[in-house]
Amino acid sequence: MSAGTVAAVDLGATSGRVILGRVDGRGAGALEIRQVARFSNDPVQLASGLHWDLTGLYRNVTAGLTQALREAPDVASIGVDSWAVDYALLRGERMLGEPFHYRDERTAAGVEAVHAIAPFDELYRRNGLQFLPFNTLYQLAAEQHDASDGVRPGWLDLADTLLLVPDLIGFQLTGRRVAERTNASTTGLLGIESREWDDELIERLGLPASVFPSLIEPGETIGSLRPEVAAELGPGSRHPLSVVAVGSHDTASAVVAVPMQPESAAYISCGTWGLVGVELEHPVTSDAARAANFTNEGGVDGRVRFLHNVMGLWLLSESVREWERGGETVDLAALLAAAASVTAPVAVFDANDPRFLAPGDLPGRIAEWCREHDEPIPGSPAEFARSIIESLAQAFADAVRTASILSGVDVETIHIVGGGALNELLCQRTADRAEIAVLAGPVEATAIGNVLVQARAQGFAGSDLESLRALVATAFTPRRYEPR
Ligand code: LRH
Repeated sequence: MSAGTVAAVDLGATSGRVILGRVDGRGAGALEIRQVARFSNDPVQLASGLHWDLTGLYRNVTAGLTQALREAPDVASIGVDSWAVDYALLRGERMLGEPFHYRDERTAAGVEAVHAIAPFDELYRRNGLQFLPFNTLYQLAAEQHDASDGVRPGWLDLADTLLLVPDLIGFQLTGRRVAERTNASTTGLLGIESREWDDELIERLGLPASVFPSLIEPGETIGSLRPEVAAELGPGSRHPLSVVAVGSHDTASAVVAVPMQPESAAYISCGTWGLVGVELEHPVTSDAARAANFTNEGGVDGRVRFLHNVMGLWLLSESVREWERGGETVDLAALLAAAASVTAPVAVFDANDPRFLAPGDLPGRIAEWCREHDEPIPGSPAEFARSIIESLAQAFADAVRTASILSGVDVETIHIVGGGALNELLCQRTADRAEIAVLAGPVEATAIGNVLVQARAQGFAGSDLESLRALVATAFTPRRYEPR
């Protein structure tokens, strides 16, 4: 084993970053990360719908990588992860329009169309995925439905390739078209047992099988930088610098970096979403798991991420955006401090209610929920924030309990990783409501998981997930919250 540096590109729904990670697998081992670039990810509302600005993101990625290579010319490889389910269609080198945002409302027609052909219980047996109206297969059905619509005609017939977001960035960097397996598992089109494209389902849904690229595993090399990209990234980017597949679904990378004992721990990867679950060796697709809407997503090394999507810090960030749209200036730290001091009883609303999915007036929708359920309506931003945190903590505690019952994992510890690990009130209230100790951190779990899978591929780290997690445990001391 040796030591070296890799660059991780981590694209979240609200911001992206480029991080350098140095891993030394010798002796007791060491892991250090350093952020070299951070940029916002701002969706764009166009007449055709809500889109991502992938072109702008790509520009920020290359600028960040240029900076990374300036600071560390010896970078051994690059890895890219992002949020799941969203895709670009390509014909040749050309991207057919900016990808749709999963929060765009176009998918309702797609859900109906898919379920008319393959009812949800059959889908669950085939792909093991919880129902989320934006899973890729529903978006593709909406794309077909939209083909007859003059406003946003579907482009599936024109496309020769479909690439999920990290695979798209990988393609732009290397010219190679692949589908990394952990993220492909979120499309709904990957067989739960085979982990291969479900050709029969693809055909029944009338989708063109030829657009789905070959699947690859985290740790495999995608390809070398295109010479013109290497030139753009500057003298540090000796050619051929390779792009390595990581757990390209951000949640898969985050779970790699949870310093847990999977036999007795649950995790909450808490950012825009709160992904709450356990890591398993085999999927659970029982009727009870389907009824609880638990997902079996593909993890690194064939592990299963058995989890439930809880709405997450989106509830808070979109509320803040709404107040700011109304002309208020919101200081998040001050808001959270005020929320912690709220003594009036606040409503615990259903954080999983689908009405909270689309962008817009979230405080108004929370108030509407409270009115419908005869619960106190928050009267100030601090009360809204407290109500959101209590509701998230309750949804997290419920999901941990359900994950434990459905999987048989006896949960003794809950790990919270991601930005939510910084939210002391949320961590404490999750511990209280679950009656289980919470270990918070690392905050940058996703980027760390990305770094570790690359480091392993380069021979800088041990071969199993346990040794990668041991590096995390040595480098980052979690903060412990006892239930009160
Ligand atoms: C978190 C995440 C989550 C998906 C959602 C679309 O960033 O990838 O795992 O369900 O975004």
